[in-house]
Amino acid sequence: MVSYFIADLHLSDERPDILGAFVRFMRSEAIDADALYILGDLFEVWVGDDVITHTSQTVASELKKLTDSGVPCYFICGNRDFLVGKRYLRACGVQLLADETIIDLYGRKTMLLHGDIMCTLDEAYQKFRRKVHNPIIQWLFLCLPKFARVKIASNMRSHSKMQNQTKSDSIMDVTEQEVTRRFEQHNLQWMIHGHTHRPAIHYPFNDERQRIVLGDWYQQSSVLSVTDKDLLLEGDKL
Ligand code: LP5
Ligand code: MN
Repeated sequence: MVSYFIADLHLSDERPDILGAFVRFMRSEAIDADALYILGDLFEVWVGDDVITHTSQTVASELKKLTDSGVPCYFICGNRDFLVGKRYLRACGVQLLADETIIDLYGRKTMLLHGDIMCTLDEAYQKFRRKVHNPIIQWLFLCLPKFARVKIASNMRSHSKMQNQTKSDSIMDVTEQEVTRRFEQHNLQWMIHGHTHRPAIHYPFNDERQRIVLGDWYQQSSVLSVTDKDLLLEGDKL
C-alpha cells in the first residue's frame, strides 16, 4: 500500500538524463503503487498536444503501460504544462485533476496542487497566470502554427528567466496566508505541492498537519511515497 507523488521533472529532449530517471522510476517503484500523482511541470514546456517530441512519446508510452497494468495515474497541470490536453492524457490513460484537489490519502484529508497559485506576493506572475489560463487566449494560441507557438513559449521562458533574477526568494515562495487559509477552510491534515523547488516538510500548526513540498528533478529525482503509516520524501542522483 503506497502512493507516489512527483512534480517539476521539467522533461524535455534537452535532458535525456531526467527522462531516463523518469523511465527507471516508472519501471521500478511505480509498478506496485496504489496510485501515482503528478503535480505539474512534468514537462519543461507544453505548447499543444500536436507538437510531438521524443520526450512526449516516451512519457505517453510509459504512462500508458503503467495505467494499463492497473495503476491509476493522475495529473495536475503546472505553470509550464497547463496546455496538456485531453487527447494526450487519454493516450496516457491519465486522469486530469482540478488545480486544487482534495483526496482521502489513507485517512488523511489532503489537498494536492501545483503550488503556483499560492505565490500571491508575485503579482506579475499572478497577472500572467490569469491571462494564460483564459480559455479564449488558450484557444487562440492553439490555433497558431506550431513554429509560432514554440517561438512565443521560448520568448516567455527568456522573459521569465530574466524576471526571476530580479525577484527575491520570498516573492517566489508560497505565502503563509494562502497556506493557512486552505488548511482552515477545508480542515486539511496534509497539503502536497511542488513549483517552488524547495523540497521540505513544514508543520504549519502542529505535528498533525503537514505541508509537503516536492523537489524538482534537475540534479536528482524527488519522490514522495506515502503509506497508511508514514511518508518519505527522498531523492536519488540522476
Ligand atoms: O517557470 P519559471 O520557473 O521560470 O518561473 C515561474 C513563473 N514564470 C512562468 C512563465 C513560464 O516560464 C513561461 C513558459 C510557459 C509556456 C506555456 C505555453 C505558452 C502559453 C501561451 C498562452 C496560452 O510561469 C514566474 C514566477 C516563478 O515561476 C516563481 O513562482 O515568478 O513568473 C514570471 O516570470 C512572470 C513574469 O513576471 C511576467 C510574465 C512573463 C511573460 C511575458 C510574456 C512576454 C513574451 C512575449 C511573447 C510574444
Ligand atoms: Mn512550476
